[in-house]
Amino acid sequence: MDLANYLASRRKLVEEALEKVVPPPGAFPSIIHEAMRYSLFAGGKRLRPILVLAAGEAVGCPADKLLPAACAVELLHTYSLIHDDLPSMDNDDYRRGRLTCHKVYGEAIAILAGDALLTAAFGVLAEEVQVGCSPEATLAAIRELALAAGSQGLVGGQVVDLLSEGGSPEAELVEYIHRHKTGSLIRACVRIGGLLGEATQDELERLTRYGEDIGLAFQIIDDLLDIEGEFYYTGKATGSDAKKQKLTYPACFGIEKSRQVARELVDRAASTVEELGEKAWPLKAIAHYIVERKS
Ligand code: GRG
Repeated sequence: MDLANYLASRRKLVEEALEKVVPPPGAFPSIIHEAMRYSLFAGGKRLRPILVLAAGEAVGCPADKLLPAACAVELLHTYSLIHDDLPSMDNDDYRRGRLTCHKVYGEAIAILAGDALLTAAFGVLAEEVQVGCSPEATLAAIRELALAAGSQGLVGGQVVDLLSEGGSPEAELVEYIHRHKTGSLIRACVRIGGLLGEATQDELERLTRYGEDIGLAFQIIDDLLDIEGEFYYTGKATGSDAKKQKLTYPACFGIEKSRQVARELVDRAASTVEELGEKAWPLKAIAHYIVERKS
């Protein structure tokens, strides 16, 4: 199987599972379920849930045992995008190629849709015990997601990102923002796959280093796409980082150096998981895909 087929097959599993974990659009109060579904099924790449599956599969766990966790990380990711787009945050009109949640449903419902997705994520993750994972592994996965999403993870990164707007480019600060705002959830995805797949200590350490490297590379490429990307592929406005004077990798290091760092990070990530053997081929291929992506 090549990467395109792997991504398509795992995306299909994730789409089908996601369909079942959120209430149907007509469920009362229907406006909130419509708003949650509007953003959740807007055509995201599903990279984070696929990373859960690929990491678990790399340590010998079947994909269907990891689907609740895969859904949980996508629910949480979608909440972060809805809140990130709000007028009080990045104030963006487009996401995933369509109007942002608050543009369609208003700010109050968008905030609540994000809250509901975030809350649902933990309930869905707890369902890992029902599909055969041990209570210990499930608890470890819940803890992992909570830490990654909180004030010393994604929320912390978002706070520093907002506070740094308009400031002078500082390497240490941009590294903090990227490793937390984006990197912490990506790291958690591969670790959750490993924890639920009962990875050995060495396997978990390798997955962790892999997650940290691709997480940083992913946000560096996101910064580059904001400069060089096209709406057709990215589904969001380009040039917005410069307009908001965001602290980005290219602002600190320039375009060429940023691309070089991203390449070095994914090369290192791919060799870190080499040791896991043939089952880790999707992880290696995903690392390279991260720097080549257009969306
Ligand atoms: C707690 C009020 C409150 C807000 C928090 C946590 C947060 C807001 C925002 C998170 C920061 C954030 C959105 C980081 C960007 C990460 C990123 C690169 C997102 C785009 O990911 P892709 O390209 O998107 O995987 P798709 O649409 O494919 O899923």
